[in-house]
Amino acid sequence: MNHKPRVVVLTGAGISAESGLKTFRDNDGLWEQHRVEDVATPEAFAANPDLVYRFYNQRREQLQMPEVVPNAAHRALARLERALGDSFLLVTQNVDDLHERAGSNRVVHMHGRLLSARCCTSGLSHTWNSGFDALTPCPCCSPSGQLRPDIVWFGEMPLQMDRIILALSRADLFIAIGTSGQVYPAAGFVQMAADSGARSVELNLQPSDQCGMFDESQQGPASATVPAFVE
Ligand code: BV8
Repeated sequence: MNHKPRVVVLTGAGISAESGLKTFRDNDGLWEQHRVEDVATPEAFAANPDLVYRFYNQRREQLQMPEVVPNAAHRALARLERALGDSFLLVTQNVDDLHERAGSNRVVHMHGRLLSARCCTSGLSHTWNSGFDALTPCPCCSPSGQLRPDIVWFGEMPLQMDRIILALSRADLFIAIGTSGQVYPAAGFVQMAADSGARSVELNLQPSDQCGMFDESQQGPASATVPAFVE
């Protein structure tokens, strides 16, 4: 029986670079002279919630600029999903909503979402309201809990890992797009795919540190390589 190829795609900050969103490697991974790894942590939020809110508010403002729109790479992945249906899964490390705005529906945001807030008490997610700050009470608990950015920080467990691992175990093809392959467990997905017998392809601006682990590695901007690969 010839089933549709089961495809798992992993995207990173590089797929949104041509839409105008900075990658983590830009500015050598620094923000306001802080290392991102030092701001995107539960400890940073506990010690200085206003600093962490400022980090995410700035990125949310950038995301909501009118010129920040999905690019041809996001749109090509939405077309691939329409062609493959439930044989396709898009896992993104990105916290922007550009995949959804390009028409993707089967998206796993393993590192959370910028346009969402999470209640520290109930764990429920709520649509982000620009008025939120470190003192905003949650809308779901009584007495109210504290809201935090709905983001998976360093040292926290990424979301929907069971679903991702199951998809990788069944994949025929694994494609990594616009990621430096430096953050785990996402950086371990290419090995999981290989262990399941899947073919692996890297589409990146330049070879990542992991490119030797892929069966195939193509260099170039995602807005060119992804549509060409998908067609
Ligand atoms: C966990 C949300 C455990 C925040 C993010 C040693 C070994 C193994 C693991 C660790 C270790 N030391 C520490 C760890 C754990 C840590 C980790 O991996 N650290 C790294 C720094 C070593 N990982 C974690 O903490 C994870 N959790 O391990 O939990 C656990 C176990 C049990 C129970 C509880 C807990 C959680 C990691 C998630 C952190 N959150 N994001 C936010 O966004 O603010 S990670 C964040 O950084 C991003 O989400 C993204 O994942 C990562 C940056 O990676 P990229 O997306 O790849 O972006 P980058 O800029 O690096 O690269 C861009 C690429 O695009 C480049 O290659 C560039 O060439 C390319 N590019 C640029 N332009 C284009 C392009 N490509 C194509 N076209 C273009 N135009």
